[in-house]
Amino acid sequence: MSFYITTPIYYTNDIPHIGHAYTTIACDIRARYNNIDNGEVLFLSGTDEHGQKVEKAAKDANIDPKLFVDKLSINFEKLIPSLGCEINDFIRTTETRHIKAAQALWSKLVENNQIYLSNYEGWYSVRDEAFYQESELQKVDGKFVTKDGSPVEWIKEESYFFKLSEWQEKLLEYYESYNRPISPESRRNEVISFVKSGLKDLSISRTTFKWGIPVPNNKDHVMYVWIDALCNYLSAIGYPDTNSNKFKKYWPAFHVVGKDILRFHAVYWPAFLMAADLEPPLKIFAHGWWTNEGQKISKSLGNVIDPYEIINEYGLDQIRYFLFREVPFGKDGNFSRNSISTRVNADLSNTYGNLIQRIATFVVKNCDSKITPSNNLTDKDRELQEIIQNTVVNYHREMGEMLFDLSLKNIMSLLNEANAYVDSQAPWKLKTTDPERMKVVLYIVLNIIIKSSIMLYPFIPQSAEKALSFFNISKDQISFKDLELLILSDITINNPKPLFPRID
Ligand code: ME8
Repeated sequence: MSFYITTPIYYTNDIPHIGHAYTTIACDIRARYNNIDNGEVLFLSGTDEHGQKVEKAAKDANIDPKLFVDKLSINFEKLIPSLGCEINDFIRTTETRHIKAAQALWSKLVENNQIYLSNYEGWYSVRDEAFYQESELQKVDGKFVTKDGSPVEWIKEESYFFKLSEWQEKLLEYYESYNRPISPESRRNEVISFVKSGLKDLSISRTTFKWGIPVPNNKDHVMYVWIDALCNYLSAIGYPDTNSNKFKKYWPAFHVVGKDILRFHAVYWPAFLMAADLEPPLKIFAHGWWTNEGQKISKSLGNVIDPYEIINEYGLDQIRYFLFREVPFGKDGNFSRNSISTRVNADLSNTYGNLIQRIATFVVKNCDSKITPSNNLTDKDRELQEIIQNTVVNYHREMGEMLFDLSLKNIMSLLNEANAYVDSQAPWKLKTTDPERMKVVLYIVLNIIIKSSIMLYPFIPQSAEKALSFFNISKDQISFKDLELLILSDITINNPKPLFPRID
């Protein structure tokens, strides 16, 4: 089945940090999972290049905004392969295909009588690119700021408004619809209570600066950066051509976002879409935020985490594994160097890497690099097989629900079972006492190793690919069909190389 997954598009006002890396890797994990046995995945990322915040950053750098965003967008595009992520398209909001789509969406909303001209007066945060009610603000040192400490300014200007207030009931129906589109549950409840508390019409254009997409038929206005930005998900599949194969195949999309931008995606976006006669998103999943050694990450505290730096220090798959094993996806987490080494050493080096190393080396040395299937199983073997099958069934459910930490935890318990089984069966003793039984034991352990590597592939693609290559399984042979029952063919083994050196 076709599957369309998107990251948020990143503001080109600064360089990429761990937050950007986190969302992108999460989408990559899900895209790779959906891609196994099915090539119809569209994975989109990109950059959000308009608005006051970006304009201000360009001004501060004394560079023309277009030159400025050209330069900064490259940093985000280049980061993606360095994270081990394979996207299918990268969209920039300054591209013609996007500008056309955003203006077409606007015109459709006008045609459907969803937009009117009036005046906006109220609080605006340039840092968040968001309008705030006074009740959402607090006073610090005599000045209003948002709950997260973003400064706000009072703005008063002519503005187009979107009739958001008319969409309350339809939105509430959408949240209850067949697939319960907002996750996790706690965030879904926040969205529902926000919408139930009543929606005001939304200001969707600005007149006091120029760095934005012109509103059709009124050159004094540029679009509010969020209507512009959200539209990227449609531009990439060729909106307004909703009859194209691509559009029909991929819409609606699965959006992964940070908790701070859930309201834009779960309230404004489905309302815009429904108002333009389009289907609302398939799913919107909001993840939590990382702190650094217990502290909020911020430029002013000087504790921003550079993704390149930590990947260089610990290794790419080590970081990918840590980020998604350490913290349930959807919850906040703390980034600590101690926890990285503890986690990586325990799980990847000791449990997974060592098992592969000792079993594969043993088979190469003692079995002529080859193990042939056997059905001569003991009760203990059958018990272990049942554990494998349960892990596989749970894995598919967990991956579907983005319960990444749980799937990793369960794969590691399966590998721990395999380690304990090797210790109790002692194939090195069976070598002389019962060579036939030794082969059965090795065969079962190899099955666990291969299946775990397939299940780990979306998380640690480079290492899992390397591990599977020891068993002569190439990347394009990776298939979930091999997770069913025992792999009933000969397993030929190449001399393994260590996958995860211990971190000191
Ligand atoms: O919000 N931990 O872009 P952005 C985890 N352009 N995630 C974090 C984080 C942290 N400490 N800090 C930031 C925008 N993020 C808009 C999106 S989409 C149509 C427009 C995440 O560059 C944050 O939650 O400010 C968000 O999902 C992402 O980084 C991009 O933030």
